[in-house]
Amino acid sequence: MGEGISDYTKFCVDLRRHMWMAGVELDLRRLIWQIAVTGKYISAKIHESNRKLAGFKNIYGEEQLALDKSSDEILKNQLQFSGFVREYASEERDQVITIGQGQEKYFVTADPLDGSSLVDTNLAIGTIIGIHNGTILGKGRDTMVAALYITYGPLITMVYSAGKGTHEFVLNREGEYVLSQENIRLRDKGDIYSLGGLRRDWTEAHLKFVEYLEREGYKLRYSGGFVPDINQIVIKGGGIFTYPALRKSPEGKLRLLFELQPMAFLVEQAGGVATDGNNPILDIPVEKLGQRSPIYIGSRFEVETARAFLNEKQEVQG
Ligand code: AFP
Repeated sequence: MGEGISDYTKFCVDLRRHMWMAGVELDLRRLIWQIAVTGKYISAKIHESNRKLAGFKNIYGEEQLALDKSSDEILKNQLQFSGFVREYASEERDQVITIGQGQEKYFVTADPLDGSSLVDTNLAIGTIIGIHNGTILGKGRDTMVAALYITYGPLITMVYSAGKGTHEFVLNREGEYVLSQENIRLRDKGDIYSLGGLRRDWTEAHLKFVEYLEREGYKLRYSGGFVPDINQIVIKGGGIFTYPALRKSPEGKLRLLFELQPMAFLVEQAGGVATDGNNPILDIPVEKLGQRSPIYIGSRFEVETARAFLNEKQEVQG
């Protein structure tokens, strides 16, 4: 290690070393590293923007910040330079783009800056990435080899899984991602809940499930940012996040490819469960880029209890 590296850092496990020790395949290690480094550039862009809104609309007609677009551009360029990525699909684009020469192993999905409407309030926001070894449409279970998210909050953290557990790293002052939690495990039953959608739009069955959580004394934790809300479940080691089917939008709000599949991969690797209320998120065939799905994700007990309520059988054992 070079001069200027603190004693603290010398004795820490950084991201590259961790992936090597965990036996992650070389090209995948390099790609994950490249994406983690890109998080630093996106973070710099967030600082530079000084929280200014730009009033763009994204491809789904939603108001978006210039930041979403620039984060997407930064990510696309970095992935292109990496030499490991054949195709790139982003929530900010209406089609998959080819960024490789045709022989590269990986296909990457990205929500480059999720929760950007929280930028003005200075709440945490994040980047969500899925890495596939085959074409990205279809079931996540068939092609997903890794997933990660980066949180931009008081600290920058990165949670990744390459199919060998789920691990958290914190970006330190020397600019290194240092291991902070290895092999994160979700408890079978947690005590926090995070609920998307308006109560008046929920289905009767979902409402009954929420009333059950309330009776049981679960604590409400919802910021309106998918990355920090999932991160809270992951780092606190349990609980449930749900963005359910709504009366007027039975598919819910969140997108399978860009948001749900990567989080499902990470949570399953941490011993948790992710379903649409019935089927595992990773087993739902994705037929189009913007496909949405309801989600129930987190500890096994809460997700199974939700399934029971949605099917009107409430006999899950705690
Ligand atoms: P923005 O990127 O427009 O802020 O949307 C964030 C998001 O897609 C996801 O991060 C949240 O979980 C979800 O929307 C919050 O939705 P509600 O505003 O309906 O609670």
